[in-house]
Amino acid sequence: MTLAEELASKRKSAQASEPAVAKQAPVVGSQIGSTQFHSLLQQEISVTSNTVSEQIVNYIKYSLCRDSTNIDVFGMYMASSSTLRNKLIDNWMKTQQVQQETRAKSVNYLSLEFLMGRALTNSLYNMEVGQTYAESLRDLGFKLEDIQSEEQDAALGNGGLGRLAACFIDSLACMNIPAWGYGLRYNYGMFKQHIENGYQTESPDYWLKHGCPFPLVERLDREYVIRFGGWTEMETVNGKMHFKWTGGSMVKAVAYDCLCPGHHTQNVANIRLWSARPYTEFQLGSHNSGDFYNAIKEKADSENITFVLYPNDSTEEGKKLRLKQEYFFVSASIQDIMKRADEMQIEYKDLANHFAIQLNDTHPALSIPELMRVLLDEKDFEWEDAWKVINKVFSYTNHTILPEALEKWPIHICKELLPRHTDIILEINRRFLLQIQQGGATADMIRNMSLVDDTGCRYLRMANLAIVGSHAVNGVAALHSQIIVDATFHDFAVVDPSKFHNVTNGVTPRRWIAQCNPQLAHFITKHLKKAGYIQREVDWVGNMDLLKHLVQLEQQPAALQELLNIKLLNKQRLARYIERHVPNCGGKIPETMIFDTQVKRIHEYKRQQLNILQAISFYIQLKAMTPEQRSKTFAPGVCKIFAGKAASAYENAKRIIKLITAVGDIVNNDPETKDFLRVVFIPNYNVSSAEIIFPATEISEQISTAGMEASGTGNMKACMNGALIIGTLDGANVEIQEQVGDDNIFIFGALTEQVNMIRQKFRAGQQLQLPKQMKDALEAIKSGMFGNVDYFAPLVNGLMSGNDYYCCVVDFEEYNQVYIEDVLPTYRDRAMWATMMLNNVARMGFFSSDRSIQNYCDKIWNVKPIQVGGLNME
Ligand code: 26Q
Repeated sequence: MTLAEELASKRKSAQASEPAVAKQAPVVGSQIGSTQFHSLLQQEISVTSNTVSEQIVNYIKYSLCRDSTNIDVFGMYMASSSTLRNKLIDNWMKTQQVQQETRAKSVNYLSLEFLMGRALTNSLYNMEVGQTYAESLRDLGFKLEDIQSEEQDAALGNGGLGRLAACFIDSLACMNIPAWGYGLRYNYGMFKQHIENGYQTESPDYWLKHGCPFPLVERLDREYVIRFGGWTEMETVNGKMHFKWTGGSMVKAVAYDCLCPGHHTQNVANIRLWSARPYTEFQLGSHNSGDFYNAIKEKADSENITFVLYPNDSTEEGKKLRLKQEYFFVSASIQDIMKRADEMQIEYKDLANHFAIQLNDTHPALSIPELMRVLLDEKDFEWEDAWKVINKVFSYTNHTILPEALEKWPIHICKELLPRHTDIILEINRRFLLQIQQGGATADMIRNMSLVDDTGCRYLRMANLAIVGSHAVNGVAALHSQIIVDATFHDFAVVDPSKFHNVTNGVTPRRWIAQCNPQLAHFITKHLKKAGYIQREVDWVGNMDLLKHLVQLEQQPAALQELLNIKLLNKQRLARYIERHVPNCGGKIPETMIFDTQVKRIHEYKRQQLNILQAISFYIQLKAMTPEQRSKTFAPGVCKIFAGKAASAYENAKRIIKLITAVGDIVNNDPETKDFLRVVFIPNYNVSSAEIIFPATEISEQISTAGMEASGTGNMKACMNGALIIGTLDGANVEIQEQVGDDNIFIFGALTEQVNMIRQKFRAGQQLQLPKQMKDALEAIKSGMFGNVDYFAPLVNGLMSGNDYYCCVVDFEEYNQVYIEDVLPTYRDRAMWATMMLNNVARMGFFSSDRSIQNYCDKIWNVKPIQVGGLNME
């Protein structure tokens, strides 16, 4: 017998005596435990300054086993967060009870990414106990700020899509919606970025080094078995034929609950994160040494599934593991949803009345065939009945139209790993194609809409699967949703136009104003209160539209001055951060300079290369000027701040980082220019550094090639904090312009249709004329002004030879012109600038993620709020 066979037979005998899923802990009200026990369980923890101090000290002593001789700030962080988690668990239990009792319809947000950032500050704020904790800690001789900065970011996401999921969960919790996130508890999240000699290097981010970090709760009572591989058999149950997926190998999914408190409510949203475990723990002592390593390997292989977050550029290599990861995620989440349905005694045919499942891009699209399989093979549904349920339950959000980013999986890999699902997908496809054919679809349309891509190796197209299986499909900004309907999924929109929606993204004002910019929050509260619109901060934080009343302050120079002062304070904070983290920044950053930031993933379509070419051009112009001319044109100077990670295999993105740091080396150290221009690259951009960068931003670069950025959310974060955008009419910039008005945003560049036309002309062989200033900048790089001539060659040669897919050459002149002739002179008029800042802050109500969530609730989910605890905590 091989080891695998031996383990399999052991499993079988274990299974015979035990159910596959571990026994669940008894629910309250069950037979176990005395009345006293149950009534004690109902007691809630108290949160006063006194009791918090006691709880903290108890934790230090009895959980950390530390005393006066060895307590440190990190220990205090552990204690503070653990005591806060107790209160959070109280609220979560209440939330769950209400959900169970009312059987209210819940939102289930399936996302392979949640980019949470730090949780302590957020929880203290949302639970409205910041003051209490600050006082308790002060009494104990500690500063809350020091303790907060001990926390590591939870970076279980690549960028925009993951952060959006986090903002949405916050809004759901705040708006009293019954909400569950489902995700994966990767051992390693987004890599840490270092800048070594100007180049990006990566190191792993082991965020679990201190065990189970706040606000996660390990739920060993919530686990499921996941199958891979094997084959499909037929079996007859009660005279009816059934398919049965069997054989293959098994892995266990264990739940970790990440509790997310709403603001000014006791409602808590739960993100259930799955972690992979071996199906049977390897039994030491039962094998000889040869078996030992094989068995250990089996354990390692299964745990591998949730080992690491995949980058958004994954190449062929590692593809199979990503597919395994996606199915593991989907299977555990669907099983959990079914179990919750059982607990609430919901019939599966009514699933859609109680559960809305949102697919965050196609990454969880396998949940469509998975739920189909469960209903057909395990719950005895007929195909048509199952399909009705599926279609009412699922909806899908698309986040990208870059063709290379649309997920597709080679069919042979799918068949090997998920034989039954592949059959189900092919059957979905057969029925769908038949239906559209009968409806009059042309051969071209059928080829485009098929779930199978037949070019070369056969692929399954996940976007098509997600569209066919969902009742609603949405883009993330008006322009993007239009492009989806007009181009990307045009044929689907022709067949079923009512399926397609737009829900413009938003960001949570709790984290992105109140927590990261308390001075601005105070300003808003003070003035809205004075004008009689609100009584307290909670009033506008939960209703961002109220901010529009701030425009009245336009006439009050004192208020405008306050706004400038707040910006200055935030700039000083960022300047200190830069001086600490960017060795080549050229010393103290003059606080009068314009803080111009471009912070986001590094990608050619986001065009950091356009920005750095402009910086080079500024440098060349400055060098050619007399000191008087410099002051006249460039005062008070520009500090160009970049931050963002390049996917580790994305060579050109890495070249762009090196170019930015190399330009910084020269311009920051040139005494003739350093008072007018700085170029800095802040390493390891993450949620926490974003919280320092956005409040200090004056100009936010949102300069993607038109039609390529689905929405962007950094644009919203910047404007909410009083920045002005210089940008193209792309993604949500279009709607930001609508909100703030043409006078309060700097727009340049080719429009989406123009980009399409220009590309057609390129393809037809048309050559481009390089604008002089761009040519000078490219020549400077080529001449070795920034060293590394060969390394930069692919960036330079492409543009010089007229290869301009991203339209950098096309947009360069207007970009420069707007900067020099519009941005700089406007900035020098401080009163004018302050008015524009005010308008940006005041007109951002639309971009609260609360509005996005309200749109989803109304248009897509049909979900209503519930009441947890007393009315609004009163
Ligand atoms: C796919 C297959 C295999 C491995 C990884 C991936 C993968 C992972 C992440 C593909 C894409 C992503 C992330 C996409 C993303 O962040 N998109 C951004 O979503 C934001 C929120 O809607 C938008 O604001 C941005 O415009 C969009 O780029």
